[in-house]
Amino acid sequence: MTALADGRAGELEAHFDETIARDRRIEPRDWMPDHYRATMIRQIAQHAHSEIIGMQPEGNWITRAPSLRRKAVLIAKVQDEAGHGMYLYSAAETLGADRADLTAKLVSGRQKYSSIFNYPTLTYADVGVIGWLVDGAAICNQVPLCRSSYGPYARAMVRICKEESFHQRQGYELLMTMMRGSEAQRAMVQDATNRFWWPSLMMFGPPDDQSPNTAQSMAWGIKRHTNDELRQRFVDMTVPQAGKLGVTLPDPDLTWNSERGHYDFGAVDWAEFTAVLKGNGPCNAQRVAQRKAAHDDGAWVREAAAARAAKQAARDRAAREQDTREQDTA
Ligand code: FAQ
Repeated sequence: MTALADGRAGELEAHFDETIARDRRIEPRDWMPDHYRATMIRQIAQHAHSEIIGMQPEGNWITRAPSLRRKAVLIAKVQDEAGHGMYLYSAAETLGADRADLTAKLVSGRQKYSSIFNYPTLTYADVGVIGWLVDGAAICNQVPLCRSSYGPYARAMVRICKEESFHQRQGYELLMTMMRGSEAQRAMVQDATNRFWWPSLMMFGPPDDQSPNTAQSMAWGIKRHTNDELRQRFVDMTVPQAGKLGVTLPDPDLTWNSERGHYDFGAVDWAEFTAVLKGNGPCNAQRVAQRKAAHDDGAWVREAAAARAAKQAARDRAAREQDTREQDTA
């Protein structure tokens, strides 16, 4: 903006403000304030990293899935998460971010990924509970992001949400099957629910009065609801599902409040959330180490792809030069 004459800069800013006020999309070539760009890169990168790191807890169970059908379903789900990561890294690239740089920031702890993926998956019921609660929370959070003000992010979110809905139903179906099974299977589902309930509520981020980014992100139409609003929506949606499933949510304070028209729920342990964000959750070190190892192991693939692209470009250049020579001599 500094390179532009003041009048032109003001015009661009006014156009940006008007686009937001009219609830239209900001597109990659549009002028945008530096802080808007940085906020979008931060949120999209964190989201992309979450999808990619999120492959690990469930990927852990692919070799031990209880049947061929469950194995095929789980492979497809984990592969979908990789696809989501790819769309999101592409959306971040439209803002000028460099994918290699984003990965470097992830593995060095300079960029975050969702707290939820720092918890271990101890039994196969965890696969079902991740689908039900984690994908359920992701949908609650992400459906409004389909109307986010940044075009490429909003459009990526449409497909992602469709796939997440499918994932959520797959998890619920798995849990329904286990609940119809043996006493031991029902106990596994209850245990997984106990372990994932509170971390799922943390996925929505800190309470509104401790969320440094919400006010500005709402003003810019990046976020459409606050963290607490979406957390409440998730609780209201999930309690009846738990009832149908036959599990108890591990919160003695969970009660219907007819005045508010919502469920009241107990206090989230924000000290645990902060500890996980600081890298001290049960699996932080393992998740990042595994991501770094996969990235390092894949170096030869990236080098081979770059070498092939360079050869192809040289061949295309030579063919164009040959065409020009032939036209010149014709
Ligand atoms: N974990 O001021 P706010 C999935 C950070 S995808 C870690 O409230 P904001 C699919 C936040 O970045 C799950 N960090 O921030 C799947 C900020 O960091 P800063 C991921 C968190 O951005 C399913 C600081 O705390 N989804 O599950 C978390 O306005 C199954 C202050 O917070 C998305 O990323 C957290 N839970 O609101 C995959 C959705 N919460 O600035 C595999 C898009 C907050 O200090 C298997 N993102 N932080 O560096 C969003 O909607 C928002 O970024 C929020 C946070 C709501 C997450």
